[in-house]
Amino acid sequence: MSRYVLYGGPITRAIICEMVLIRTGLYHELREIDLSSQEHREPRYKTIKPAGLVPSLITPDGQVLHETPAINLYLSERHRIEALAPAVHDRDRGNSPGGLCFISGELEPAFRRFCYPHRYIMRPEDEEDMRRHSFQWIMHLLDTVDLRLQQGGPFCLGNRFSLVDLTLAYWIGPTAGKRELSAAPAVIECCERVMQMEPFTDKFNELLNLFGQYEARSQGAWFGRTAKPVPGRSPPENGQRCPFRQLKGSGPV
Ligand SMILES: N[C@@H](CCC(=O)N[C@@H](CS)C(=O)NCC(=O)O)C(=O)O
Repeated sequence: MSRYVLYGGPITRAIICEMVLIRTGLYHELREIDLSSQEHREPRYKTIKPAGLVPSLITPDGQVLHETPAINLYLSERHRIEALAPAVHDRDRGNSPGGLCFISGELEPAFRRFCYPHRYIMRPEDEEDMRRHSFQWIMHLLDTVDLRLQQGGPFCLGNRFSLVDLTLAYWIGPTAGKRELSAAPAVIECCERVMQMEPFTDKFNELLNLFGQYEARSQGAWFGRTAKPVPGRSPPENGQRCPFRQLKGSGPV
């Protein structure tokens, strides 16, 4: 095999790896795994990735790589795309993996609980609460990112765009227009900048379209159902700081 093969699905985080592959300019093949028909849980895919999650990347020499940020760092470093990941000797190198770890270690688990609340509860009646608390926690985390961006943006590494922003834009970009997100204006600005950057714009438009279809099908289940204000608090007005900052570590994590 003389090319990269990426296993992914259209609205999954595999799209970040695809964007990185596009940015490297390397020839690659995309093999779509249909999550809606549970193809990721079939033995055929599990022989490639036993965890049954996407993405996974097969390198030209046949190695199977897992975990989105690791795949993206590998591709950027292996092919020396310093516009995505600062090189080892670069002073920005320190915060680059740090930002990726924050997204995958903090933000993503909150999104996971938000998207799949039933996996984390003992009683079905707790599902809505789990979603609502996870949403609050997402906003709390975004607030810390927002403060950092306001102090030293417009990107997560200052003036320099990187994989960290690309990853953040995947998670937040499709919902950037939602009223709830107006509490994190610097995050939105960062994501919108990234979504307009070449060569990523086409993929982000694809993602926005799919996301719009998904939202229409689920009647706004994404943010709509959770947009209810927390009792005793008002939803943020445009430009206001995030009210969930008061949570101070008392989240569902
Ligand atoms: N930590 C993994 C997580 C992979 C992951 O959760 N992928 C989602 C799609 S975005 C998935 O396969 N979900 C299927 C499921 O949870 O059943 C990574 O970053 O690659």
